[in-house]
Amino acid sequence: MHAWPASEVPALPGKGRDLQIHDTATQGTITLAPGPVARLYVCGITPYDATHIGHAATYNAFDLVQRVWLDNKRQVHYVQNVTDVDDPLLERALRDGHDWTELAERETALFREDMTALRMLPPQHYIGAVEAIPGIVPLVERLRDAGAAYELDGDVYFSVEADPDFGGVSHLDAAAMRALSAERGGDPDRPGKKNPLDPMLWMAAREGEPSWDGGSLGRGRPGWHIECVAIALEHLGMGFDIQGGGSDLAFPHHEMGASHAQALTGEFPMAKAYVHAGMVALHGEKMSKSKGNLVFVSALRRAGVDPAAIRLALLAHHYRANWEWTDDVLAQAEARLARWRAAVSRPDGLPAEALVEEVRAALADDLNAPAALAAVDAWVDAQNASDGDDESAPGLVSRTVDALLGVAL
Ligand code: 5CA
Ligand code: ZN
Repeated sequence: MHAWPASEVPALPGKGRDLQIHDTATQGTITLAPGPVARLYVCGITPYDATHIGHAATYNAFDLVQRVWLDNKRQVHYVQNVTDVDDPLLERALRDGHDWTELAERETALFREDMTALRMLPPQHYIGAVEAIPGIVPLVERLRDAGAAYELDGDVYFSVEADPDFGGVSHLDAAAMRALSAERGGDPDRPGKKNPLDPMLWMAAREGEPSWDGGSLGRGRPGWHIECVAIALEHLGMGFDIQGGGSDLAFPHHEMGASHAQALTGEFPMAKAYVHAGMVALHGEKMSKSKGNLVFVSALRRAGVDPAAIRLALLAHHYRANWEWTDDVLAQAEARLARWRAAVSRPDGLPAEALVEEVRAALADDLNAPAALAAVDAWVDAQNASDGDDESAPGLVSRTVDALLGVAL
């Protein structure tokens, strides 16, 4: 699949910093030392509805990761998937009488527009589950042949016991895992499974559902976790720097994915850091397609909201926090954007070299975007209260905010 166009990232004077980031697996903050090419996998959307503010907040976190790396003179190799065949997509298409492929294409196109408007850097490889099937089948066959997978009425399940480190991403107890598995696409109550948590790798063709040639697996379609593993291993290989997504993906998705990859390769770990963004709520509940309590990025754009203000509203919250979207959050972001734009539209101002370092330091410290905004606010307030005469200052502030925060002033 094609991704979306990249906005330019201006180069800043001085040197960037290494990224320190909270890793779910080790339950602490680690300093990543990527090689010259930093490798990032971020789970993409299931395209049965439009991009909401929760999605945008999660992608914003991983956009900041890339901006820190780019500023630190790393190249970034970024891969993202699109879950363009899965139960929720097929169910929504059936409910609304739409063709599932058209629904997926339409919503993926809208996602690309939203990401472009928000100045999110695109992945180099943007891969759909359907196009990944030829790479998924041999992985499932290998897991089966190695005894890490078994068949149940034509479906193929992964055996979580095959990975000695199973549980090491999310650190949940068995009861919590079982509850989350039932909630998030698993089938812990299906009779005949070796372990109730075992996730499906390959689902045998069902009447009225799309299916593909699965070689020795028979016709069917891939499970969710193996989709991301196949794409990540093909384009990034084992031991990549960050596996990212919202906190609702820690279990089962990233836990199972890590186990699949480790059982396949015998190597550990799949990713050096498992990074999870908090959940955005609306009216007191997590924004989710299944509940329908959503604020869409595209709807805000249609209503005339500046995408830079949406981005500032996201940046005003630490990526690991759970937070609530309100009209006030947006109003504050719009006011901030106007203040910042006024301050940089002056022909000269207060020197801004120190500000560049403050924004760098804030982001390198577990992506502390609220601290970065506070630093820019402080420069803007001082700028408005003084008559500094550094002619390069307004441009430097604009470039800093653009390069490190993705906001065009
Ligand atoms: N296709 C799978 C990942 S392979 C998937 O989870 N798709 S999704 O469309 O449901 O979510 C896309 C991303 O947005 C995931 O990282 C998910 O964790 C994140 N996300 C979903 N809802 C929210 C929310 N309310 N707040 C923050 N992030 C969210
Ligand atoms: Zn995924």
